[in-house]
Amino acid sequence: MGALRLILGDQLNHNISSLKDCDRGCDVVLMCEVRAEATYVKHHKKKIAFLFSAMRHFACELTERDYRVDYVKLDDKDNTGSIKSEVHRAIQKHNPDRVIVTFPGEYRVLEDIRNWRKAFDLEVEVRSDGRFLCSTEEFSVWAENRKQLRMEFFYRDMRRRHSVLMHNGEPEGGKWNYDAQNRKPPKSGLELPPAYRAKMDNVTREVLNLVAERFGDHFGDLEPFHFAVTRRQALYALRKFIDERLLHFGEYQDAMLEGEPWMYHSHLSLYLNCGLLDPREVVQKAEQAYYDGGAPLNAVEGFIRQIIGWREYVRGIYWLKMPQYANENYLEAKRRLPRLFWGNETQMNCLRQCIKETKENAYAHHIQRLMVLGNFALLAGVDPKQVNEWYLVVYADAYEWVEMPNVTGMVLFADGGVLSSKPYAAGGNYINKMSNYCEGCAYSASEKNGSNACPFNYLYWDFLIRNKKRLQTNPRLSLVYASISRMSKTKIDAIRADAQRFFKSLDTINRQQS
Ligand code: FAD
Ligand code: DLZ
Ligand code: SF4
Repeated sequence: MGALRLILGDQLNHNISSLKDCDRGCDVVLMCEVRAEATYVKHHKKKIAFLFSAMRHFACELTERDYRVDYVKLDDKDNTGSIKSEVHRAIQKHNPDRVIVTFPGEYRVLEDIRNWRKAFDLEVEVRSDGRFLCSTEEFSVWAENRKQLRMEFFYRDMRRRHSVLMHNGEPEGGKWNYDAQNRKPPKSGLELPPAYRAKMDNVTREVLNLVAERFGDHFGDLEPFHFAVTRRQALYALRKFIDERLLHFGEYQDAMLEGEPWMYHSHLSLYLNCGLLDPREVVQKAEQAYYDGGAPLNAVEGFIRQIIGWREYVRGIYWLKMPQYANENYLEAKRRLPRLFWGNETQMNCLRQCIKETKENAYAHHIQRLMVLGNFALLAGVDPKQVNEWYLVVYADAYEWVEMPNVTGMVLFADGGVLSSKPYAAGGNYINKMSNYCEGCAYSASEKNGSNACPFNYLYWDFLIRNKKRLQTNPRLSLVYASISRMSKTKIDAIRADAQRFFKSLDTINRQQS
């Protein structure tokens, strides 16, 4: 036999490097649903169902295109439960002369693959992942000798290098960034287009039953299930975003409304990350919408920045900084993850809403992840490992290469400033301005201290006071530390007392509920 070509669950793309030069008559393509990947962290039920269904559909497409596919279902009686042991079994079954796999999305998987040559006494070829516009090698070159690895400069290079939204060598419209026109608070009466709901077929139905039976104790709601699970459906979701949502994407990028999880976001990350969509085609469609007059520059530039800027940049940071990045804890945060993250009752309406939607949809948009959930974890000083695990579990788009830099770097400042120049800490004012959550909250966003005050208000100052040693020399925090130095002792004591009271009750609830 020829080669054994392994396709991992997040590599569902016909142009994936592991399929290049495949001899369809001779090589075997291996895909396997394995318990180890679904449980090394206990992924959200909807995330597992999404991936298994997308894997099964992709395997059918490969078979239709005359590939020889060995697809192992989770409940196949011989399934050994891990990728490595399934590769071993396939080697025994097919007797290949080598194994070919595309570079994985997580360091632990790469480590595993690096041992296979020795373990199986067989050549193992790891090919780079061509789905990204910037290879890990190119990112290392970009990062070399730079004092600061700021996204904005990486993004400008990407725009130039890939000629995206450029005009005669200059950025379209004369500016690189149009955020001054973006990020409006939500206004009442927004007429949001309905979210795309893909039709469910028998393959997905069977997977839902399997997940309900085998992973019933995992977090999250399995149904209703509306994700796209094929490339054709994902392309339709892309088209609907470009036609219906992109227009207002920039304006309302940071806005949050109770009961409106989808807002004007694209909801494409899960398809991009598992291979059903390619970032180049998404960027090209958005750019075209601008040139056709279908969407304004502030929206299109803002959207494209997320994809060729942030998405590529966080992947570069992950592979540049692993494995030590996984242990970063610059602020020495130690608190256990509060149980409210798993849906236990809280009086804080913003947290309640974002966690409820996360549980229902395996989705929350960026500002919910960053400024509500992440901000709370930062201010409460939650252990980065536990916060990382939570984000990896609950979102359908989460793989370590993208999740970890966002959590460790952007949200928790646990890398000491590799990714962000300062922590994104904020009081209740920000959430009150950008959402309507505070209207339905037991706390008052305008009160600064006391049992009725929004906890974010005193936790914000308490966080800065607590971490003064580490943060006060940060030039971007000089104004806030100047205002702390002007605070009376009575004011500081009130802040600290409120925070202590809050943490005591949080820890007590945690103990009672564990
Ligand atoms: P849109 O708002 O429509 O944005 C368009 C696309 O840009 C997204 O689909 C995504 O591919 C990309 N993008 C936007 N922001 C980022 C970013 N900061 N990093 C990488 N790509 C970005 N994104 C993931 O794909 N997987 C994760 O596990 C993940 N974890 C996150 C954890 C935290 C704490 C934070 C603050 C952000 C995280 N993000 C993650 C980034 C971002 O929140 C999601 O990509 C976005 O919410 C997905 O929804 P969307 O497709 O509607 O995005
Ligand atoms: C996330 C995931 C899950 C839940 N299940 C599988 C699986 O059964 N088989 C598989 O090949 N991949 C799965 N994955 C994706 C892998 O965990 C993924 O390849 C790594 O997280 C690296 O990005
Ligand atoms: Fe959240 Fe504070 Fe507003 Fe309540 S008052 S919803 S806790 S920001």
